[in-house]
Amino acid sequence: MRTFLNAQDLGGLRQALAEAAEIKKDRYKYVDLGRNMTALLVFFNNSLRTRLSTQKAAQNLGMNVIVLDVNAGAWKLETKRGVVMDGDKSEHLLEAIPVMGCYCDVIGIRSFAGLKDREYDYAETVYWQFVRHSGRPVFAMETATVHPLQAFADLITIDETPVPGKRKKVVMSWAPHPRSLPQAVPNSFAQWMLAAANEPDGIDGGLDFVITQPHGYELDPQFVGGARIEYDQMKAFEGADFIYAKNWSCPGVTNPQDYGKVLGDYHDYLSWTVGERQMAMTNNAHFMHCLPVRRNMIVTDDVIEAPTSLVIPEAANREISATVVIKRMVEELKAGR
Ligand code: AN0
Ligand code: CP
Repeated sequence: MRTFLNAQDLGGLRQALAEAAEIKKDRYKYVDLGRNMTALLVFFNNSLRTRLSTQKAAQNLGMNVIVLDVNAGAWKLETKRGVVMDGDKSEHLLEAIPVMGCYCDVIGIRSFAGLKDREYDYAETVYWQFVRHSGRPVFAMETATVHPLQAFADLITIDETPVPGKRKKVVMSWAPHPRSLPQAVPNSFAQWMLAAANEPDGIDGGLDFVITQPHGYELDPQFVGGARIEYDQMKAFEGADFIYAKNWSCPGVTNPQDYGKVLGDYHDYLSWTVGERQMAMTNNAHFMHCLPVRRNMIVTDDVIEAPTSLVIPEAANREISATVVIKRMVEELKAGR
C-alpha cells in the first residue's frame, strides 16, 4: 500500500478489522517490524488525537517518529506552481517535499481543505504532490476531502459494539457549528459505512446507513453514492443504534458558489443539536463524534456524557487504525512491493 485515502485502499474491510483486533490484543506484536525505520508526520493544521495516536502507532511498530508542525518553525511554504514568490513564503512545497522524503520511510499528511477553491480541494492537490515528489508511501491524516484513519477507527468501534439480534442502524447527522468546517470526516465516514454495508460479512450482523442533514448540505456522490438521505432528523433517528454527529460546510454539489460556506445563520439551525429529544427516538443509540466537539452546539452535555457515548473509545481506536495502516505500508516496503 503506497497511498491511503480511501476504504478501498485496504482491500477487504473484514480482513482489516481482523488485523485491528489482533493488534488491539497485543499492540506490540509487530514491535520489530519497523526497527531502524522512520515515520514523518507532517501537520499543516492543528491536531490532538491524530498527532498523539499516529505517533504512538508508529512507536508500536518500533519506528522512529519525526513530527513536523509546518506552521510552527518551518519556513512558510508556497503550494501553488507559477507564483512569483515575493511575499512571506520562503520555500516551495516542490522542494520541501523531496527534502522531507530524504529523512523518512513513510509520510503522514494533515492538510485541510482551504474551502475556497472546490476544484483544488477535491483534486487532493497537496496530498498527490507528496505522493509524486516524496518517493515514499503517504497516508492521509485528514486531507482536503478525506479522514480515513478516523473512519477506520469508527468502523472498528461500531464493529466491536454489539447490538444483539439485529442489523445495526447507523445514522450520520449534520449538526450546527458557527464556523466553516471541511467535509473530510463525513465524506470518509459515509464511504467506509457504505463499503462495510456492501461487503459480505463487512460488519457483524450487517448495517443500514442513513444520512440526515438540512437541504443544501448534500455531500459529493463520489463518497455517499446512493446512500439514503432523510431530511427529517427526528424520522431518521427512529430505531437508530448509532448516531454519528458532525458538522460540515456546504460541499457545493448543487450550488458551487456556496462551496465551503455556512448556509444561513447557524442560530436558525440549533434544533439540529443532538439532545435528549432526538435520542429518545432511537434504540438507546450510542452517540459518536470524531472530536474535537463543541458542546451544546453539536451535542448536549447529557448526551455526550451518557454511558452509551462512544467518543472516547473512538479516539482510543485511532491508535489501532493507524497501527494497521502503517504496518501495511512497512510490510510492503520491506517486501519490495
Ligand atoms: C476538523 C474538521 O471538522 O474536519 C477536524 C476534525 C477531526 N475540525 C475542526 O476544525 C474543529
Ligand atoms: N479526530 C481527530 O482527527 O482529532 P484531531 O484533529 O485532534 O487530530
